[in-house]
Amino acid sequence: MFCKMVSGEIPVTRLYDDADCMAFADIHPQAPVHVLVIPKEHLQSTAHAEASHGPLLGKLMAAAAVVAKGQGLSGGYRLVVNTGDDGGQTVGHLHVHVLGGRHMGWPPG
Ligand code: DGP
Repeated sequence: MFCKMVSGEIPVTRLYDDADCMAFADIHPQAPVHVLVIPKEHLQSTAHAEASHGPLLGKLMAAAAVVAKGQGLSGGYRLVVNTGDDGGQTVGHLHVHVLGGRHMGWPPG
């Protein structure tokens, strides 16, 4: 479904956009800042990543850091990548959650 954000079929405000990745606000925010960073290439999850995806995974993390900085999260933030059913993944297109604007508890639920 996130492929439709990439293609523009579902319009979203892009908070970050480059050749490989884009970011937009989560529809169900779990923190004052909650942004999703996705690869434009369809990759279902980290469990589906091959060694050749290494550079793309690195770009996602770097993009997430740019997003966090752009959102003013100078006090810190949390990056989350849910993977598969037990990981709580509900959308089958790899995404990095950028969560911030409040203190994050540990352990996560
Ligand atoms: P996960 O549980 O890790 O697969 O997270 C999926 C997230 O995607 C969840 O926090 C809600 C968000 N989401 C689902 N559908 C949409 C959508 O259509 N638009 C936006 N902006 N976010 C969505």
